[in-house]
This record gives sequence, structure tokens and C-alpha cells, in this order.
Amino acid sequence: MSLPTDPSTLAGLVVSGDRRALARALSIVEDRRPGDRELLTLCSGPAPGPPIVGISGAPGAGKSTLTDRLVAERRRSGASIAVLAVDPASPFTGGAILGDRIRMQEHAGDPGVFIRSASSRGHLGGLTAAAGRMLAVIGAAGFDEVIVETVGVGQSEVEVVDAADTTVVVLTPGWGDAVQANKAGLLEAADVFVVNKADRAGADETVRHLHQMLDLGGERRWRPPILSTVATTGGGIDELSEAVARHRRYLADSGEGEDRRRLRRRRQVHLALHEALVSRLGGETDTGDGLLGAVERGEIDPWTAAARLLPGG
Ligand SMILES: Nc1nc2c(ncn2[C@@H]2O[C@H](COP(=O)(O)OP(=O)(O)OP(=O)(O)O)[C@@H](O)[C@H]2O)c(=O)[nH]1
Ligand SMILES: [Mg+2]
Repeated sequence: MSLPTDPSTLAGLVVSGDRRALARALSIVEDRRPGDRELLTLCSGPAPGPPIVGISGAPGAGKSTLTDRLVAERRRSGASIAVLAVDPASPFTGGAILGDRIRMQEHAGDPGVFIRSASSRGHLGGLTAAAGRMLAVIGAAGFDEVIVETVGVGQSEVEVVDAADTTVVVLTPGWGDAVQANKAGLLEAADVFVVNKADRAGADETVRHLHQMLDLGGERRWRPPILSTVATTGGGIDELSEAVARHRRYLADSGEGEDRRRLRRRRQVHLALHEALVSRLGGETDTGDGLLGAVERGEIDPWTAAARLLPGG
């Protein structure tokens, strides 16, 4: 049976749990195809949606292996889970995404698990905005939990992890990793630290370094636990799952979960605005004959160009 193309029928199918409809709806909002706005409106509402766990870390840190283990662990309790793998550096890690898909085949055929990736190819206003739209649609599809895997430990990843309720930052043995996490602002962004590949030398030292850095950071209402895992064998996964559950309870009890949700909705407005304006500009692919070209040649200053994009400007 072919899928309907009109947004309201499609959204109805998404909400009723139709996975093919979900995949189609995600492509529409990811690529901003016709009907995307209506779909997003139909998928958005006052309900908080399922809790989102962000898993972030350097390339190859073991995020996908951990995600895979977490999914298997959560499935045992019957929870349905959607995974969104966000890959900002597609030219370099395109192969890794494919690898993820293959690894995740273990869950293929399990109707309680849905896996999807998003790469930076062709996203006018940035991958963060595209991921936000996709999460809105996934949030309407009735899953008990959502996991977002993001590659890297830089500023853009901090942005992506802002979309999560609970952010797990994955490091590997080597104290340089801990220092790098500090520099990239991940010490602030992390709700849970994982030192993965704890079967390798230096894991204890990395854990110690992280504790020292957290100590320097002063008092905080939630001190991120620091866990060691061996994702390949499943070592430490139960503890990770428990830490995520504890953080979720903290969010609910402290009211911080509600604060984060409000902030997330606000930020989505900023991202949407940025995208809308960039597309008015003619896109980042402007060949030089548009407004951007005039700015490049120095004929128009950047501030005037920006003002011209606004109504009345
Ligand atoms: N020794 C060891 N290897 C691991 C562990 N966890 C993952 N690996 C290996 O590390 C490699 C990368 O694992 P992935 O799970 O693909 O890492 P990732 O962070 O998702 O990688 P990207 O998505 O490419 O950034 C794979 O070969 C894994 O088998 C671990 O705990 N110990
Ligand atoms: Mg991966």
C-alpha cells in the first residue's frame, strides 16, 4: 500500500504508530519538502513527549556500541525506543553511519525499535535545526524513549545535545580526552560521564581527572556520575541505564526537566528563524549574483544585507 502524501493523513498514521509513515514524515521534515510545516504543527503539542537521551562523544568513542547495548537493555523492560544518529561530518564518517546501520541490524524486525540517521548534507540552516524537526516528529510517534547519538565533542555537538533531557558524554581512556571535554564545554553539558573502552589502560586515570575537574567546578545541584563501561561486552551498561533513570527522576523532582523543555522549545524558534532567513538569502549555495555576492564584493555591508532580509528592511 502506498503512503498518503497529505500531511494530516500522514501525521495521523505517525501518531498511530505506523513506522513507514514515520520514515516518510521524517524525510519530509528533514529535507523541508512541501507539507513539512503542516506536519510539524500536527506533530507538536503541549504534551512533553518521550524523554530524550543524548549520547555524544569523539568519533569512534563507542557511542553506537553503547547505544546498541542500551537499546537491548531497555527492550528487556518492554520500552519502545527510537534512535536518531546525527552525523555532522558526513564526508569523514559517512562510512560509520553505514556501519551503525549494520550493527543495529540486531534490532531489525523488532517493532519496538526504530533507527534513523541524519547527516549534514544539504541542510540549509544547519543540522541542529533539522535534528530538532526530526525529534518533534519522532516525539509524536508514541515511543517510550528516544536516543540521539551525536558525533564529536565540539560546540555544534553541545547544541545538539541541548535537545536532550539527559546528556551522556562518552570519553575513552587518556586524560587528554578529559581536558578536551572541559575545553569544549562538555563538562557543563554532561549529565552523565561514561569512560568507555575501560578494558584499555588509563581508564581509572581518566575517571580521576574528570572527578578533579568536576570538583573545581564548584557546587551544583546535580553532580554528573562518572561511569566506566566496556560497550563491546556490555560491562557497566546496567549502571549506565540506572544513572540515566536517576537523572530522569532528578529532572522531574527538581523541576529542571520542565525548564529544559521550555528552553528547548524557545531554541527551536531561533533555529527556525535562522533557517527561514538563510533560505530567503538564497541559501549558502549563493553563486555570487545575489545579496551574498554583493556582500562579498563589498558593495553592501553584512549588516545592511541582514536588515534587508527582514520585513520592512
Ligand atoms: N576495546 C573496546 N573497543 C570498543 C569498546 N566499545 C566500542 N569499541 C570499538 O570501537 C570502535 C568504534 O565503536 P563505535 O560504537 O562505532 O563508536 P562511535 O562512537 O559510534 O563511532 P562514530 O559513530 O564513528 O563516531 C568499534 O570497533 C567498536 O567495536 C570497548 O568498550 N572496548
Ligand atoms: Mg556511531
